[in-house]
Amino acid sequence: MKLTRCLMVGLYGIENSGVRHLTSMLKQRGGYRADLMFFKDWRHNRVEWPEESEYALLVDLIEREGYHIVGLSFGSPYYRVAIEVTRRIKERLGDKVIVVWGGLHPTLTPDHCIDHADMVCVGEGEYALLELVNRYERGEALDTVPNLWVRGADGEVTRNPTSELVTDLDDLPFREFGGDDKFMIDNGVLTRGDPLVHHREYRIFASRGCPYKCAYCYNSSLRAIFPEGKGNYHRRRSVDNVMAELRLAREKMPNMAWVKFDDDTFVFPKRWLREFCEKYKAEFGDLPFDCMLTPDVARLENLRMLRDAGLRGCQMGIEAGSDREQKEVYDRTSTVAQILAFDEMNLELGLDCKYDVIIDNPLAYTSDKDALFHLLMDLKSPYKIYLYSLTLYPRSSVTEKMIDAGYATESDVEGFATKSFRQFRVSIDWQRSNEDKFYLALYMLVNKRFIPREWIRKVYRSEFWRRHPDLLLELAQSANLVRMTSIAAEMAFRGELSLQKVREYGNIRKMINQ
Ligand code: B12
Repeated sequence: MKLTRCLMVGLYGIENSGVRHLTSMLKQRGGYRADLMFFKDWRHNRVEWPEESEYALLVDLIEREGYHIVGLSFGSPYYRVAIEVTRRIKERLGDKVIVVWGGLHPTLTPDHCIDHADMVCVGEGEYALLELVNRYERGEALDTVPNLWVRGADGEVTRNPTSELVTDLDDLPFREFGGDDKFMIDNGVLTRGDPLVHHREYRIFASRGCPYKCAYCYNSSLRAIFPEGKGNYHRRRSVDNVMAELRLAREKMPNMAWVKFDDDTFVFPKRWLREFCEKYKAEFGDLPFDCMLTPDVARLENLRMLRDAGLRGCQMGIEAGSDREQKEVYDRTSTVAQILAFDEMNLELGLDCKYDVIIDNPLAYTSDKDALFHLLMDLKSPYKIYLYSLTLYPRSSVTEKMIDAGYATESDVEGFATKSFRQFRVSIDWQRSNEDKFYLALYMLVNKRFIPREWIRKVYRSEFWRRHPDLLLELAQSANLVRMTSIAAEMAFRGELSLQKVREYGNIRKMINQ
């Protein structure tokens, strides 16, 4: 066994795949001891700052186990928590430990992050981190590793160039699950063991990147960091590689009941799709799967093939109800007509469809909010609706638009701001204008098929309800609670409702709408 010991720490998320990829690479390709720590768990709209005792548990473990390199992995909302964690590690252990930051936020804002970490990884970390640990093991200089920004003892920063994106995704070792080299700190307690191993849902990527650059999404920002010429941004694994991972996962995850493909959009060449459907059906036909789609790639022929192979549900971005808002605010290429066309297809397909919709957009006109109401009323096939509150992430083009339009300042951007702690998927306890409350209540009511549509139209036309949106919102929330209870019952009946999901989403006031 090599001498260098590493600990990868994921902040607020036991489903953090990034850190699992890194420890697999260090262990399987490097032969290093590489442990995993999940520091705090994510609760929807109820994210709490760590307790002092929890910071101490982490630093105690690092000191006790003698890790040489500690990696922190986080998204933008957790930037300030990362600063607090790193400060406490360095205060107690100084240069005995190298702290490397990575993940989406450090990739988007290395200039902010290098003030607090010894090193910052820009982009994919598998090869960069392995190179860093190999050099450390050999006692070589560490300041010229590609993808890494390195702050020298004199405070000088070396900004190494970002290397190509991982071109051959099949070359990456599979993420590891289980084993006693995994820890979690939450609720003031340190536990040993993999918190995810009993999960019923298996999340997997069959590709990395996305062909689109929607203004609110990280892809629009990463594409700017990885322009063409730095390897293709949108890359795919081979079908056999995906099947091999699912085979291994089934061995490691005894409760695995369904699969969720996290690819930002499940778009593949026809030949790949045909091979995938044949092999998935043959070996994993008993494991239903979900994927993400965009209206403009929805082809009935492909969807029929996927459904026959086991596709049960899809998550599709609508985001806005007018082509104006789609295009001008969100730089999206899909249209209302394409959404209605998919809805027609789904009358035959019967997929458990969840539409993503963004509200709380200061650049939306009343006519856009109106258009969304009418679109949702016009949809014929049953659907769920995932409502998101527009959140400004660093370097995304919607953030620049909001700042240029004077609706936001740098301090409103996640990282400095922590809106995500309290509002990600919409909950009715968030402050909104009366107009936004009125439309929110309507959006929550439209897909509840036990509510007469004629009554919803009357509400829409009534001045009384426009003037009393809080009352309407409470009514809509009650209808939503009925719906959520039936969804939870269905999941429990199918053996898919895990304690983790109840912990993450089970709060009445913070209840998500579906
Ligand atoms: C799975 C997922 C979740 C899961 C689990 C997330 C988690 N981290 O635990 C759940 C459902 C819990 C979740 C929740 C949230 N999510 Co989410 N989630 C995703 C999703 C779909 C996949 C993430 C992933 O697995 N990527 C694949 C891995 C391989 O990539 P990676 O994590 O970037 O890691 C690579 C590099 O970044 C780097 N790296 C990463 N960490 C480190 C560390 C070191 C030391 C080094 C050297 C390198 C390194 O190397 C890794 C391998 O190449 C992404 C969208 C996407 N497609 O990426 C959104 C996404 C990450 N989520 C997002 C958001 C906003 C959230 C929430 C904040 C929502 C909320 N308001 O509550 C929460 C926060 C939870 C959290 N802890 O981060 C945003 C983040 C935007 C931003 N700028 O931060 C994304 C990008 C969605 C989007 N389209 O905007 N999410």
